[in-house]
Amino acid sequence: MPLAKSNKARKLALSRIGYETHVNKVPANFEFFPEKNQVGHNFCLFFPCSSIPSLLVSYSPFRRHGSDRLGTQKWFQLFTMKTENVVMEASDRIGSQDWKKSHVLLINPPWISKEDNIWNGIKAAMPPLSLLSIAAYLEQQGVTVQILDIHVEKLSAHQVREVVRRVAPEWVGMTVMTATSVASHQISRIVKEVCPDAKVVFGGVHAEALPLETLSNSAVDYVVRGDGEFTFHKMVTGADPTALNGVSWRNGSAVVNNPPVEVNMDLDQYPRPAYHLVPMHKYYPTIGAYKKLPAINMLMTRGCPGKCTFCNSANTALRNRSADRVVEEIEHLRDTYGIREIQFYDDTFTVNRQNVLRFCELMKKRKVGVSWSAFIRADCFNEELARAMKDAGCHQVLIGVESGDEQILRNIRKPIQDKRTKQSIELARKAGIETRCAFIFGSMGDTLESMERTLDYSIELDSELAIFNVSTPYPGTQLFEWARDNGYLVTEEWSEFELSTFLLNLPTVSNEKVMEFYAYAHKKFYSRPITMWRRAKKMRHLAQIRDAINAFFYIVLRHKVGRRGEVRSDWLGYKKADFFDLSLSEADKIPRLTYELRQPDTVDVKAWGSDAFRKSIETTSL
Ligand code: B12
Ligand code: SF4
Repeated sequence: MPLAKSNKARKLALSRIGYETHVNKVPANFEFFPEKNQVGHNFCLFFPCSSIPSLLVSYSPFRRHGSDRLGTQKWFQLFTMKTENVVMEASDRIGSQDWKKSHVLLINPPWISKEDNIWNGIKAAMPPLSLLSIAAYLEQQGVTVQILDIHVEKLSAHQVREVVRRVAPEWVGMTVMTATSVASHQISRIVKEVCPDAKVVFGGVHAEALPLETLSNSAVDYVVRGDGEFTFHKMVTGADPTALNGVSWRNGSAVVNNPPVEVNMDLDQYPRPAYHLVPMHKYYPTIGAYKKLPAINMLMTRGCPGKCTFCNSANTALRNRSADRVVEEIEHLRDTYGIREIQFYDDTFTVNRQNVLRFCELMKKRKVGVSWSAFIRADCFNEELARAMKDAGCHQVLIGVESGDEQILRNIRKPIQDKRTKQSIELARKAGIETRCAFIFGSMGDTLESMERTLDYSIELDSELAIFNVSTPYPGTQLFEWARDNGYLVTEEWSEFELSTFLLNLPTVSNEKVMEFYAYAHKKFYSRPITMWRRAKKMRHLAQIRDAINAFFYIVLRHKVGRRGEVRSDWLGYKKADFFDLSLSEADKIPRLTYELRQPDTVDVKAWGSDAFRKSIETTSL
C-alpha cells in the first residue's frame, strides 16, 4: 500500500478499504495486516517498525459487537506473534476476503435505507442464507464459488468493480429483494462492464415475481424462480439454461418463462449453509432481538401455510429440516465461530410442533448452551411448546399481531382471535420467554380509529417490545395486486420500497396520517417508563447499551447521531429507468403471486403443520 503523506490521509486510505482506525496516529512507516482469528474477529495492528509487534493495537470494545472482546490468551498470542508471518499489503484486500479467480461469484446487494428511514443508522446485517445455501451445494458438487456481501462489507461501486475484476467469474448470481433490486441492476451493469462474457443470474422473491421487468435490463441474462440450489448448479455446470425448469430467459424480444421447478420437499438434501464464505465477524443482529453475542441467523423450515395478504411467504410450500441436522449446525457454528445465539428466521418456527419439540429435546440433552429466538404465530403456540422452548434456550419470540382491529385482521387474512393472541403472550411470559410483537399501520381498510386501536392494543398486550411497520405492497403479494388493480399504489419505483415509506393512497386514511401515526406510535410505546425499565434490566453488554442509546435517538427522538459511511452514497439515486433498456413482451405468462409460483400441486396444504395451525387455516376465510 503506498504510504500517504498525512496522518489523516493514511486513516482515510484505510477507511476506504473498509477498516476503521481507533488510534489517533497511524505511523508514516506502518505496515498493516488484518488478522482473522478462530472466532472471526477482525482488527488491525499497526507496527511502527516491522520487527516489533507491539505498541498500537487498533481495537475498541465498542467497535462492532461483543465478539470483538478478546480473551487473555488471544492478547498473549498477539504480542508474541512474529510479524513476518502475518504482515501483508493492505491493498490486497477488499472487505474481509482475499479475492481469487473462481467460476461463480454470488453477490448480496446492499440495502441502502434512506436518510429519513427510521431504521437508518441502526446497524443490523445477517448472512444471506439463500446464497449460503446455493454456495454450499455448489461447493459440495465441486464448483468453485465465492460470496461477496456488499451490504455487510459496506463496499463502494468502485470496490465491487475491483472484486469482480479479480474473481473474473463466468457466472454471477444475485439474490434480489424489492428493497435491493435497483442496486442489483446497477451491480449487473458493473459485472458486464468488467467481465462482458460473464452470465448474470437473478433469483429471490422480487426477481421471480417480475421476470419480464427484470430481464428488461440487458445486463441480466436469466432469472431463476423458486429454490436455486439445483437449477443454478445445472446452469453453471454446462446445462442449457433455456431448457431448465424454473428459468426465465430472453428469446429475441420475448421473455420465455419455463415451467416451474419442482419444489424440493426434503431440505436435508441441501448441505449446511456455507457460512465460511462470508465475513462472520461482521454480522450484527437487530436491536432488541438478541441476548448474547455473537449471534447469527438460521432456518429450520422454509415456507408458510398462512395466507396473509401482505406477505410473500403466504401459502408457500412448508418444508422442514430435521431437528438433528439443525442442532448439529448450531454446534458447528458455536465451535467454529464462537456463536452464542441463533436467530431463527423461519416464517413461522412453531408450525411443525413435533419437529420443534424434537429440536428442543436435543438442544437440552446435548447441552448446546446457545440461546435463541424465533418468529411464531399466536395460533401456533401452546404451553407444551413454551416450556420446551424455554428449557432449550429460547429467550424471545416474535409474534406478528399486525392489528388490534378484528375487521382489519380479516381483511389481511390473518384472523387470529384476540384471546388467542393474549393467551400466547401469557404462556410465553409464564415460561420466561420475552415477547416482541409486530404491528402494521395502513393495512387494507385501516382508518385513523383502527390504527389507534392497534396502538392501544400494542400497549394492552404488554409485550416487552413492539415493532411498528407501514403496510408495504411487495410484488408477488396479494396486497400488491389489490393496490395496483385499485389504483392505490403510489409508485412502482422500487427504491422507495424500504418499509418506512408508506406507498399506498388508501381511501380510508391519508398517506400523511399513516406516516405521522407511524412515528407517533414508536414515540408513545418506547417513551413509556415501563418499556425503558424492562430494557434497562436486560442490559448485559456494552453493545446493548450502545444500541439502546442509538434507538432512543433514532426511533423515539428521531434525531440522527453519527453519520452514514460516504461510500454508501454510490448506491443511491438510481431509478428503474436507468437500467431497463429493452422493450420486451412475455411469451408465456407465469402466475403473479409468490404462492402460486411456489406451490407444488402434489402437496396437500391441510396435511401440514400442527393440529392447532391446521384448524386455524381451515377457519380462515380467504
Ligand atoms: C431473513 C430475512 C430477512 C433478513 C435478511 C438477512 C439475510 N441477509 O438473509 C433481514 C431481517 C435483514 C430482512 C430484512 C428485510 N426483509 Co426480509 N426476509 C427474510 C426471510 C424471513 C428469510 C429469507 C431467507 O433467508 N430465506 C431462505 C432462503 C433459503 O430462501 P430464499 O431467500 O427464498 O432463497 C431461495 C430462492 O429464492 C432462490 N434464490 C434466492 N436468491 C437467489 C439468487 C440466485 C442467483 C439464484 C439462482 C437463486 C436464488 O434460491 C434460494 C435457495 O433455494 C424472508 C421470508 C422468506 N421466507 O424468504 C423475508 C423477506 C425476504 N424479507 C422481506 C422484506 C420485506 C424485508 C425488508 C424490506 C423488511 C424490513 N425490515 O425493512 C428488509 C429488506 C432487506 C433487504 N436487504 O432488502 C420480504 C421480501 C419482499 C420483497 N418482495 O422484497 C420477505 C419475502 C418477507 C415476506 N414474507 O414478505 N429479511
Ligand atoms: S403467518 Fe407470517 S409468514 Fe406466514 S403468511 Fe402470514 S405473515 Fe407471512
